[in-house]
Amino acid sequence: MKKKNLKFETLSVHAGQHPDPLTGALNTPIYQTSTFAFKNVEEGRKRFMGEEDGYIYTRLGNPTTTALEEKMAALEGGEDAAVAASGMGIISAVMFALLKQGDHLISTDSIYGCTHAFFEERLSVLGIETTFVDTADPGNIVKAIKPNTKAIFVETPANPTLKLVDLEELAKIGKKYSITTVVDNTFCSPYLQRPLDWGIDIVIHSATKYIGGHGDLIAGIAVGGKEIMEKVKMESIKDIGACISPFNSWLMLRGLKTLPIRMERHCENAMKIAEFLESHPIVEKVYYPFLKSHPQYEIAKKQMRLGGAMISFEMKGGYEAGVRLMDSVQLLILAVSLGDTESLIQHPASMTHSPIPEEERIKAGITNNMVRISVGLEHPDDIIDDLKESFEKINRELKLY
Ligand code: LCS
Repeated sequence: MKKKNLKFETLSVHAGQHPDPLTGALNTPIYQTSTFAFKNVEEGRKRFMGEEDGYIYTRLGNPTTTALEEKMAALEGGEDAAVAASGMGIISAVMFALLKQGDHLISTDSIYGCTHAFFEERLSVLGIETTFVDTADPGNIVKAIKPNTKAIFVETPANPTLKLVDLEELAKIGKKYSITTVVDNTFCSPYLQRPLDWGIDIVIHSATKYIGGHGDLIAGIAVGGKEIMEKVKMESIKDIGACISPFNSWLMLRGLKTLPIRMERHCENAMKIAEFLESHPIVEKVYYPFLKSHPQYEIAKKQMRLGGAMISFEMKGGYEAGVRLMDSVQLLILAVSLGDTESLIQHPASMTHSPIPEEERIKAGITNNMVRISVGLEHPDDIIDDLKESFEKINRELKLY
């Protein structure tokens, strides 16, 4: 891309895309190949030694994936990106690049269940200790710092509590104590929030969600400085083997072109649904960053373009009412994952966050009553009608309001 200072929407379409030099094909081809032929032994040797640019083997890099890396780096405003086979794949790859035996990690307590399990059960085996704290209060992060703390990992908004972390404050702490800051930006996508602009070191995505955007792939992406991304790719991903398929990279290149317009509609729908939920007598509490009732509404307005499309809430009648809701909706689909075109509903305590021990989970605010919705791209009135009819049915059965 020769032109400078292009707007986000323009970068979504153009960044990383170079007409194919051989055929002029406008869209990046799917280089569906495992390996790349060398002209001679000398060329192969130079590529392995890093003395010459060029591809070797798809686990170490692939042209379709390079295009995606370029596009994501442009969208997050970072130097380089790394792509892995899943969100968990990129989280592992980044952590292996940052941490070694004897190091300490600080993490948000309300995080995706498998990320929690990776830190608590996998990193601990390697002699890497994690302290989980409520990162909504930056004071808790500072209190948890030890001489061997090497990284701070946060989700903002957090899955599924929608708690936020002030990115400006977090970056200041990282810089003051020389600790690498890592932000899981899955719930926002770079269209809503760009952590690197606030001084954060590394951004992570489960690209399975809004980056892919259509619920048809599993992938993970990190964006950050050139040196650390090179380590993530050429050490972690190379040796762990969590490499992406070129076809999935291509699907993400395709999905990203419509990211801004998808996010606008996702968020517009979610705002209407959050307001509906807040006004309904059966609903006790709604968690959505752009509702004034969100305790960190000011931080949301400061660092997020829109409120996102993830909503959590608790109903009168507790767990029993929540189960009845999830079993009675007709349009909303009872499924985990998020960021799909379809609206999804699920129960974090028994599903996405079941890997977190119960006491710890409840302390982190992930109650047994919490229901989570990923708002899709349907007409919001249809989703509201589906919820309204289910609430009325539950009220006829349980007399809650
Ligand atoms: N980070 C966040 C914030 C996530 O929500 C997830 C998956 C991951 C990382 C891991 O990404 P994956 O390996 O699945 O691509 N979250 C899920 C969820 O809330 N429901 O199902 C998966």
